Amino acid sequence: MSELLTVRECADFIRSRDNFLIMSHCRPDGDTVGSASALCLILRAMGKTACLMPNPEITSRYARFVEGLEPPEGFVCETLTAVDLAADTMFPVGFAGGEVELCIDHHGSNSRYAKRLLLKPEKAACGEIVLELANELGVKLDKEMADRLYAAVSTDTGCFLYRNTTADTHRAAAELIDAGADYGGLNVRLFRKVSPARLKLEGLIYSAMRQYFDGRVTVAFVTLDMMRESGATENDCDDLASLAGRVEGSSCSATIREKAPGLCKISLRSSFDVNSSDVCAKFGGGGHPMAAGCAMSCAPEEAAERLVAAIIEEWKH
Ligand SMILES: [Mn+2]
Repeated sequence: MSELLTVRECADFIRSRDNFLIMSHCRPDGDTVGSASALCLILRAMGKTACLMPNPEITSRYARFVEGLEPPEGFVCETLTAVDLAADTMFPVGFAGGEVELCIDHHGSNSRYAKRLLLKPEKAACGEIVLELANELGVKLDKEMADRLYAAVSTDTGCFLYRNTTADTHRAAAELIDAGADYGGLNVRLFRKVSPARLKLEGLIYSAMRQYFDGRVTVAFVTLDMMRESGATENDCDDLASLAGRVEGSSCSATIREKAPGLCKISLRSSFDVNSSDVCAKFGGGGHPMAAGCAMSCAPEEAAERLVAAIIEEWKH
């Protein structure tokens, strides 16, 4: 069970410690990579020794954020810190063990695996919490920090259009733009441009989407065949879970990704009609009320059937 910290207590704890190793979650997104790498730079600006735990699943889209932040030869970690990491099931591939001294997170479902926890479930992105922490620590943000935190905040809100976006999110973004974030360049790179293989993959996904429950539920499939046909690699698969939510009249969308024959990873997105985290918990997963995930050991067809049944059961009539 974690000791819950306020931002001030977290800042005090950070001041009292050194030799930070910062961990992002598996299948890393812009929030975990942006927040972890920005925190690393903030700690270094304070004169601390800090580096990022290598995350082998990082995609080329976010790779530039972690350049130069890997642990040097002979680095000994004293303060293992997790960022945007909700449960030990989300530890990065190759995690070598060790007690997590501090976790900074915005997932209400956080499993309290760390010794200390700074948790703000009202925040759309972990990047907003790291920004608050930087201000509390008295670190003036530079462009490199601001870029990373802008990427964190903008990706977790789908460029400020998901329902988790609040006036506070926009205020955080404005603060980051004031601090020098290249928001124009980041928006184009993160939300507009895609590789030709990604475009082809999206075409296949859109063509195969299915609707259930009078169109209120949409399911998108990402099969191994689609990956082969489009020529897409993991680098082309950032945020595929946002595609299914675009259909008019649909307020709950699932993306079923066939990772291997008989193994599917599911991302669920919803608005107010159903709690994604509750649905995914039925299959051993979890997350936020409006965005959650789980895994199923079956073919995509069967995963869809089981998932849709669970969604309808949870629907708030
Ligand atoms: Mn996040």
